[in-house]
Amino acid sequence: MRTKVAIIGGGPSGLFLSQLLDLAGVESTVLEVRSRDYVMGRIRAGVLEQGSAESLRAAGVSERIVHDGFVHEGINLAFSGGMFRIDFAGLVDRTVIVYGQTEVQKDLFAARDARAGIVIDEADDVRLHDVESDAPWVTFRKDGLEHRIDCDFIAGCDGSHGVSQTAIPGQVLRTFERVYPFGWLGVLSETPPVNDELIYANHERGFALCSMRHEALSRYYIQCPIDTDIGDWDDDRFWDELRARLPPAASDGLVTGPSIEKSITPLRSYVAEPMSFGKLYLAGDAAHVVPPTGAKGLNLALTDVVYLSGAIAEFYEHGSTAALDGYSDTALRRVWKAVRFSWWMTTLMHRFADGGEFGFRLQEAELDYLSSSAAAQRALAENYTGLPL
Ligand code: FAS
Ligand code: PHB
Repeated sequence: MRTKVAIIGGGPSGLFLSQLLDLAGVESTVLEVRSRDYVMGRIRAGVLEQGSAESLRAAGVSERIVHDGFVHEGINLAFSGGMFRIDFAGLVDRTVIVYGQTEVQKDLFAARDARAGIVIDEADDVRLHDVESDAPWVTFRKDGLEHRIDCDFIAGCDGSHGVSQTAIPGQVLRTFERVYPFGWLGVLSETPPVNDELIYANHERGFALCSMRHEALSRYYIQCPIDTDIGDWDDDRFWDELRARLPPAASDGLVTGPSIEKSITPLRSYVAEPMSFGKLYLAGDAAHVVPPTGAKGLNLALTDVVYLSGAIAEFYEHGSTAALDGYSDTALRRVWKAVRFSWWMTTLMHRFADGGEFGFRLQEAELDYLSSSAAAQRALAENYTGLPL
């Protein structure tokens, strides 16, 4: 087989890249190790920056975002038994859209199908070859047979546990990591959300987040120790702990019910540099991971491929490699700002055992300042709704 761009990974970054390249007249083949159903069944992010929603719509990926997505003009932060609102619309004239990654994934598969895009799922043992040469190629196994794809470029969109990053030699690759000593225990429940906007709660018992998918499907998270056994958390214990961490103004309205999904997500910040090597270009979680506190993971993956597809299209249209050569630096500048913001939200809103009382008082003072300073709120709103490309 031959294509222009071999894309490793059929998550949001891989499929969106394939769609954007297709719209620019550049053919690609997507290789996904899991089955399509498995990929579409994953519960992950829930918030789109305004810019991400606009990019998806402009690429003909999702009219559903308009009908089924919820435009949120703010979020709420809770601490010391109280709660205050960050008014995105008032502060920075921007919004976010609450629309599940599961739905984005479905829309992306549908968009690729509508344009007869080549997406090969259950592609095992994907290997990258000669990425430093002018003729890179990829091999994979499907239905017990070995296949080879010759291409001009390889896009590594295979997430934080993929193979693409390993094709960058150790003496070239630099990695930066901060692992947090806790995770998020998340629950999905067919109950009405406790609030019409998200609530991020800092509490001495630990962090909590109240989010949603729609008016009858809620998503809640509580901070838990990294070695938590999910078997120790039945629904009743989860609801009691969540209620304890919310201010009365919220907890009084909490509607509980059976969880339909329950999982633990570890929290870490991770960046790999450079994001390109030879004819290999990394995008999304294949190059960087952020704790979900800033709702940046999915959005960074989508903006990486906006940069990358533009650079590849410029190569085929004008023969210029300028944007390709600058891709890694351009993407990393935006990535590090999102990594900083996600780290800041995480350190502000979570309970750190080693922080002690002094650490907790600092958090409370910062939240108190935030609750009374338009300048501080504007900085948060600017970052949360999405920095310009
Ligand atoms: P993805 O990981 O989504 O996709 C990579 C794809 O590559 C996968 O489909 C994988 O199966 C495939 N792949 C892997 N290895 C391969 C190989 N060798 N060959 C072929 N294919 C291969 N963000 C938030 O903002 N809020 C959240 O609540 C949130 N929750 C999360 C929970 C979890 C458990 C995880 C892992 C992430 C979460 N994120 C969250 C971040 C998430 O949204 C990611 O940033 C987003 O999925 C990144 O998209 P991709 O870069 O496309 O990577
Ligand atoms: C979610 O709805 O899953 C969600 C929302 C905001 C976050 C993280 C997760 O910061």
